[in-house]
Amino acid sequence: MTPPGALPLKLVVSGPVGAGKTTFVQTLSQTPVVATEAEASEDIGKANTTVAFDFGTLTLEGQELHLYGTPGQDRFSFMWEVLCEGALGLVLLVAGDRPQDFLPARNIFEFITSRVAVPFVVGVTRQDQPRVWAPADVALYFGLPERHVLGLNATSPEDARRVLAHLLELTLSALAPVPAASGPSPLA
Ligand SMILES: Nc1nc2c(ncn2[C@@H]2O[C@H](COP(=O)(O)OP(=O)(O)O)[C@@H](O)[C@H]2O)c(=O)[nH]1
Ligand SMILES: [Mg+2]
Repeated sequence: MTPPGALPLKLVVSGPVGAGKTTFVQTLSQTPVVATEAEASEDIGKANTTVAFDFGTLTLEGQELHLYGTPGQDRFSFMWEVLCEGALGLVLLVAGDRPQDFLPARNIFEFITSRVAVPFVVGVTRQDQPRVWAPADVALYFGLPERHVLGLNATSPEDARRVLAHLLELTLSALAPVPAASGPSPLA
């Protein structure tokens, strides 16, 4: 149970068009997802795309979470910053079978993390597909420690919850009070 007075954690789901952001929020949300799709104004390979955000909520390990999925097209990059304001965690998704999206994904990742200090995980979606990059290789590409990069099938509730639980762990450990240093204080 969420302790009385505990605030919901705001988590942001970002990544390029087609990464699985809307799917991820829909898979996880325990309330109907508020989606703001519109006809795509450019050829992005599908008719509809998220122009503002997807919003869903769930409770995980007693903590209430609010999920905000961002638009993928970079003409909406101002929205990434707006949505990341006050966010306590970031899930950056990229389709593991679309290596051409890795650079745009890394650009979004760097855009956000250079502006907001936020705990994050990179989720490599479409792990159920036959030809897909392993999370460890994507970690190398992003120059990140392997523990920050997980593979998933965004349509699988178990997978999506595992990614979120991992992010929650990183987020809550970042919020935890810093333990007293055992060595001499640098200020002593
Ligand atoms: N097989 C499979 N399909 C996925 C996965 N993630 C997303 N999709 C599909 O990929 C398409 C694009 O996903 P969507 O959530 O719209 O991407 P968005 O543009 O990031 O919001 C949809 O048809 C999803 O059903 C995955 O992990 N595995
Ligand atoms: Mg979407």
